[in-house]
Order: sequence, then C-alpha cells, then structure tokens
Amino acid sequence: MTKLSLSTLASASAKVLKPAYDPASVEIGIVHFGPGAFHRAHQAFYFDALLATDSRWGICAVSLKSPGVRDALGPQDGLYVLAQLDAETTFRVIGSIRETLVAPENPEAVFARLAAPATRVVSLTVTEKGYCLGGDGKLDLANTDIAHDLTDPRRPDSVIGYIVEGLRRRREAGLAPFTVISCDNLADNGHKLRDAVVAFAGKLDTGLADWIAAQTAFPRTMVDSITPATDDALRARVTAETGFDDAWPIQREAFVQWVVEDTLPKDGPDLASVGVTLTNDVAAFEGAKLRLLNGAHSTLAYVGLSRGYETVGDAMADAQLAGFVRDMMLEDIAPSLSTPPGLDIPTYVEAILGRFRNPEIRHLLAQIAWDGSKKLPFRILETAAEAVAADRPLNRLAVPIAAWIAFIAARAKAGTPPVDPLADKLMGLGAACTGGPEDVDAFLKLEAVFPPSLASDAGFSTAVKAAYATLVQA
Ligand code: CS2
Repeated sequence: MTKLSLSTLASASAKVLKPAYDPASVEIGIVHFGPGAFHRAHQAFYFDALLATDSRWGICAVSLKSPGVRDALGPQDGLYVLAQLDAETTFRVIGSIRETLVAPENPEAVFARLAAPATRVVSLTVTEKGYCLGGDGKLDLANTDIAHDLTDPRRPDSVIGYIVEGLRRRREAGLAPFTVISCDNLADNGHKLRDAVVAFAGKLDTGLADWIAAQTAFPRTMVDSITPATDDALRARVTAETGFDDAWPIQREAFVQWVVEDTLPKDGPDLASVGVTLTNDVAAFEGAKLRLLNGAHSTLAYVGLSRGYETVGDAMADAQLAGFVRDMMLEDIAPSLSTPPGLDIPTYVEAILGRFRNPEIRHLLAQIAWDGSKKLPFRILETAAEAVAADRPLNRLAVPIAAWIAFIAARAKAGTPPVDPLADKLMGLGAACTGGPEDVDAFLKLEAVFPPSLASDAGFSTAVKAAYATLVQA
C-alpha cells in the first residue's frame, strides 16, 4: 500500500480527485488555529478549491495542544483524503494545508507566521470553549488560560493570547493586521471574538487595543457541514477506494455551506469564487442554522442517548422523536428567527431532517453530546429566553435542557465524566441528583450556562421540571 505524500500523489487511482494546482508551489496566506476534522472538512476544502486559481492561500495549521495532526499529516506533506458521503461518495485529496505547527512546542514559529506580511487571514475552529468566554459572553478573565496568558503573553496557552501577540508584532512592524475569521458555532462569533481580543489586549496595552478595535476585521460567519469523527470504517474505505495509506482521512456529508460577513480585505481571498456566500446579513443565516440544525442535533443527542440510541440516524428512525424534533423546529424555534433572504424555513427544516437521515453517515450522538454546557446556551437557551419574553410555549424547548440534566446525572452515577469544560462541577451536581425537581433547581444555578434572568423565570423552571419528570419516569 502506498503512503500518501506529494511524491506518491500522481499514483492515485483515477477516481480520486487531486489538487488542481501544485501543492509544493503555494504560498502560505492563512494561519488556522484548531485543525480538527471540521476545519479539514470545511475551510481547508474551500481553500483547496481557491488554490486552483490563486496560489496565495495555503494554510499553516496550528494545534494549540496536541501534536496529533502534525504527527499524522507531517509525514504525508500535509495531504489527506476527504470523503464526501452521499448516494455517490467522492474521494478527494486536499492539498491546502502546507504547514503544521504545534504551538506549545514552538510559539515563535507561530508568531513568525502570524507576523509574516503574506499572512492575511487568521481563522479558527477551536470550539465554543476555546473562546474563553464567561456566561455573559465576555472574555472570562478568571479562565486559567487567559489568566496565564496575561502574565506571560509571549508564551500563550489560549488562541486569544496568540492572536493578540501576533497583532502586536504586526503593529510594531508597521504591517496591516490580518483578518480574523471565527468558524465556530457561536452566536455572533465575529463580534464575540473581537470583543474578547480587544479586552485581552486592553489589559496589556491600551494603544494596541485601540489599534485592533479600529483596524482589524472580525467577520461573522456561519459554517455548516456534518462531519462525523474519523473511524476505522472510514480508514478502511479510504484505503480500499484510493489505494493510499492515509494516517488521518476525514469524512463529511456532501452538503457544505459557508456564509461570511462581507468585510474581507479587497485583495484578500476571493471566497465568493469558490461558493462562499458573502453577505451583510450573516446573523439571519447563523441564527437559522445554529438554532434549527444544532438545536435539533443536541436534542437528538440527549434524548436519543437516554433512549439507548447510538447515532443520529438511529434517533431519527424513532418516529416519535423525529416528529418531536420537527415540531420543535417549526413551532418553537422558527418563530424566533429573522429569516435570511431567500430561505424558506419549512423547506430548510425538511432539508436538515433529510441530512440527519443520510444513510451513508454514522454520526455518533455521543460526539454531539460533548461540551453541552457551552453549546446549549447558543443552541437552545437563547431561543428559550426569547420564547419567555414573547410569552410563547416552553414545553418542547424545555425537553433538551431536561435531557441534558438527565444525561449528566446518568454519567455521574456511572462514574464516567462527560467531555465538558465544566465536567468536575457537573459531576458533583449529577451525583447529587435524586430524580426530583430539586435537581433542576440545582442545575439552573449554574450561571456559566443559564443566564440568571432565564433561570429565575418561573415558567421556564416549571417547564424544565415537567420535562425532567417525564424523562426520569421513562
Ligand atoms: C454538531 C455539529 O457536534 C455537534 O455538536 O451539532 O458539529 C454539527 O454537525 C455541525 O455544526 C454541522 O454543521
């Protein structure tokens, strides 16, 4: 079997799509933090397409913690296979990642890239928790990584610390700032990131903070493509179909979407030419996707796991659960949305449900259940808060919240902590659960998750308690 690399690329079987450019001759114009599966399935795919016409947009992929990506992709010259799963699956070698760095091993190499004149864009997929925000959506100065980075800004742990030091060096060198593109599922991701970066910089140097606030664009984005984690079945299939031994192939559904606020620099990457939607109304797209798709996903995850299902497909095969999720989307979430131009919500909802049923995809509910304390606020709680304000019913929206509490309680009882930045705290709360309404009261006190105004709303807590009682009995 052939190890995938630049020198073996030409031997790929004819059905494998290959980069339409010479990966060895591209320039690095993008620094990306968090090169996990989603980045490699999504942004790296778009930049791979763009490189066919503009060689300035190779990616330097920076891992903030683990060397896993560098160790896998380094020996294969950054190449990997992307499987796009549909009735007909396509296999494509992605060549846009031209360098892989592990930040803690060599922060200076990261700073050198950030401060290089050719670097015009810094993008991020660091998940919700990577932004180090508190329950109020602002930079959490008590976060351990942030507290560390403020005392040792030349050896940061957080992505915020890297961005600020990178911008500081550019300012010092008389260079324009880079554009910072958040690609995580956070409501209002660009503004939240800008505010966090400016707040951090302000603690070190107010002149720098002012310069960043005045000169740096942080476009808001919506990203979408269902990307199940790599599993052995994918590895075997990639080997069989492509003939390559690839240390870390990636899979996703064929559907892919990227909506970016139209504030990219004029001579920056021409994302529109590769199918990215540039608009001044990202909020509408983002709200629809985050609340409908991700809200439904988290609901399927927590309710589905409590019913013993393993994958999104299994949960969708439960007609009662699939019907519940559709009703929730159409009746409870849709009224909270400002509709993006040209988007028909019922059609969008059916398309999402169809994607969840894609028989080619095995998407583990356990993967979606990760980091619930950071995901639920954007996916469900903002919708619930708006429902409270507008006096709309809460009974269905309360179900994913109750199911999350029941999920944490079950994990605590089993002694298996959830993957969640609040895991310790959640294990304590879960262990104390008795199955009664006081469990809900205890969880609603978590200010990092539930805004006090929502937690103290009697209608909201009553609805969550009613949903919890039903789940616990079931
Ligand atoms: C999922 C998302 O893991 C999760 O929490 O809801 O990753 C989802 O698959 C993507 O946002 C789809 O674009």
